[in-house]
Parts: sequence; structure tokens; C-alpha cells
Amino acid sequence: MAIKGVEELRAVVDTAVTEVKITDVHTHLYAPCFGDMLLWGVDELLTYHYLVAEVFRWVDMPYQDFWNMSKKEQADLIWKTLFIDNSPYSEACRGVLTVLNKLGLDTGKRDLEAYRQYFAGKTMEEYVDQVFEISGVKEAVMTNDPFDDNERKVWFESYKADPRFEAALRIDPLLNTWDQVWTRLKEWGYNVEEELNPTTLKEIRRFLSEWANRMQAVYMAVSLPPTFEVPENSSRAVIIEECVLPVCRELNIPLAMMIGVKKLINPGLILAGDSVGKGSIDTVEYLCTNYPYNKFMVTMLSRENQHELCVVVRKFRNLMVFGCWWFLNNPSIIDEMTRMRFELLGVSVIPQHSDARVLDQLIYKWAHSRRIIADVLFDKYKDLMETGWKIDKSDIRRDVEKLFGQNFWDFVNKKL
Ligand code: HDL
Ligand code: ZN
Repeated sequence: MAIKGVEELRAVVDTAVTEVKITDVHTHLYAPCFGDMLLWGVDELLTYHYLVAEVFRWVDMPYQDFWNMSKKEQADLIWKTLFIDNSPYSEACRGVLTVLNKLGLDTGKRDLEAYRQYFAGKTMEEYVDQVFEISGVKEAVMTNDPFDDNERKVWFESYKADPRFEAALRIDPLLNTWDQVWTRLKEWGYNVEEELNPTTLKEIRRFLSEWANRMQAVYMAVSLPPTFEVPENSSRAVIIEECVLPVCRELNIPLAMMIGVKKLINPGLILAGDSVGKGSIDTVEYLCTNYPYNKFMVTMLSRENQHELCVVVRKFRNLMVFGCWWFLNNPSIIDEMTRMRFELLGVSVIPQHSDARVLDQLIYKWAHSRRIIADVLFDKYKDLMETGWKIDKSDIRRDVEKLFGQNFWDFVNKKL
């Protein structure tokens, strides 16, 4: 039955976007079997590295003094500085309040101790259930790093699959610091040398294949600097072309490239110390052109890369754009990027991922993005109705299912 007017259209779009169960294609969350690696609760929310960067806009203490404080002391300082002494309207601060509000807590009281009490009575397992219920996320893709000692231990000793958590094989150390990590592969029994000779390349392929299979990884992922280029006379470019892409093709899984991060421009901030730079769209074009049987998921960190990325996505069926990553994950830019993507790519995109590092963030990151994406969708459907096009409720539900998960799974399973 065609939708009659804009009021009904608004209601149908809002209901579809509110009710859709989401596949979150990139997070830093962990299934419960990873134990304390999964961060949750109000003190973790308050000490999220986005808020650490923001608190140092006001606080002049030496960075190390902050890092020497307990998690609670850090959270107290951030709460006072960013929420009490200044209005918390930055996106990261607002997010904390959205979480508390959706949990039924009274943010009007500004009572951090009361919020802490609420979490004190919870187990991690029951809170995972609660957050997935409230956020409407049905599955989250983790970021799984075999070079992380804690993570490796779980995979070998205590991993327990949870259908709400999918794995992604993260290979930054292999690609970005080969000269520092080749000895670790050797320790692990891979017959590698620093020199990328045929045996070493074969053993790197074995390493990738074994870990992707161990994790049942849905994709391989790497974050890359603005200077990232392929082809290039570098270990990174050689390992990508000789090892990563052949293994991804053999396993039929995408390579997710997250391009544009300048690591640690302010080392004192640690995780909060990274910055952004414009990346090379030529490299994305080169890889999609020269590896037509590989699949590439790409997100770029610089706002200045967004339009050219949308254009290049139009050219390659083996390329999928995803998310409004990190410094782009703010309402004004999510709106701009989503409009650009819908106008250039229609339904064939993955508009958002949460990048959540703290479990509770699924609640705010998706509540905020659902509203923006619904607003843009409403405008696009309204434009269609003005041409005389008839839109059914089923059309909208179909499109929304694709945008919030099906496009991802279809791309992961696509055989080129
Ligand atoms: O490399 C990445 O996956 C980034 O998302 C970083 O983890 C970054 O620190 C982050 O959390 N951004 O949201
Ligand atoms: Zn991330």
C-alpha cells in the first residue's frame, strides 16, 4: 500500500530505522569470554580517549600525572571539568548522557556516585544482554589483534563463540611495523626473515590464513597513514600484494582499509594522541583496478577524502564504503557524508559503524546515528514522492535492512 503523505512517510521511516536490528561492522568490543578486555560502565565511558583529549583542553597537569591516577580519579576529573565546569555538548560528552538517560538514570541530578551505584550491581554478562537490547544491535564485529598478548591467550585457551560477536583479523603491526614484529612470527614458529624472500612471504600467508581461520574472521582490517601508497617499495606494500590479498581472495573475505590516521602526534595523550591527514584515493583506485577478484571495504578519516571516495566507489563493484569514522562521527559530518553517499550511491553503502570501545557506547552511537540517517532517508524519499513515485512501507523496510546490515553480509559473501 503506497504511502500517502509526508506525515505517514516520516512515521514509516522513523519506525523502520528505530526497529531495524543492526550489524555493527567495526567495533573494539569483545565477546564476554575475553573478560576484562570488554570495557563497560560509567567510569570507562568517562575515560574514553575522546574525553581524555577534551579534558586536556582545560587541564594543565603533566600527562603522566593523569595516567598515574586511578580510573575513578580520572573519571572524577573528567566529570568535573567537562560536565560540571563546562556544558557537555561535545558529541563524546553528550554520548555519555544519552547512555545514562537510556538506562533510565536521571542526568538532571548530575550525580556521578548514583550512576556508579547503578553499575555496581551488574554483572558483565547481564549488562551485555541489556546493552544489545537497548541499542538494537544484533551483532558487533570485533577488532582482533593476534599481536596482543592478552587476546592471543584467549584464542588459544578460552575462546567461547558468542553469536553477537564476529571477529575481524586486525593486522596493523604486520603491515605498519614489519621490521619490529617479524621476530615475533619467528618465535611463533613461522620460518620468516626480515627480508621478504619467497619463504618469508609464504610463511606470512600461512600466518594470515591460520589466524583468519582460527577467528573465522569476516574480514581482515588495517588502519593506515595518510601516506599509505600501493604500489610502493615498502614492506607494507609488498606484504599487502604478495600475502594479504592472495589470502583474502582464497578465503573470499574483504580487506578493510581505514586510511588517514596520523599516529601519536601527541604521544603524551596515548590513545587520544592520534590525528588525521588526507589519504591517497589513487591507491584505492589502484588496488580495486588491479585486484578485481578481491573485495575492499574502505573508510577514510579525512573529511576532504569523502567526496572522491564516493566517486571511486561508483566505479568498482569490489569496493564498499563504510562508516563515519572517529573524527567524522559527529552529527554535522554524519549528516553531510550520508547525504553525499545516498545521492551518489543510493542504497549501496554501509552508512555507519560505531567504533565503540566501551560496550555502553553502542547505545549512544547508534541512537544518535539512527536519527540522522532517518532524517536523510526521509528527505530522499520525500524527493521521490514529489516526482510521483509511489513508495511502499515494504520498500523502506527493505532499504533500511540493507543499510544497517544486509549490504555488509552480501558484500562479505559476494563471490567475484
Ligand atoms: O584504528 C582504529 O580502529 C581506530 O578506530 C582507533 O581505534 C581509534 O583510537 C578509535 O577508537 N577511533 O574511534
Ligand atoms: Zn576503530
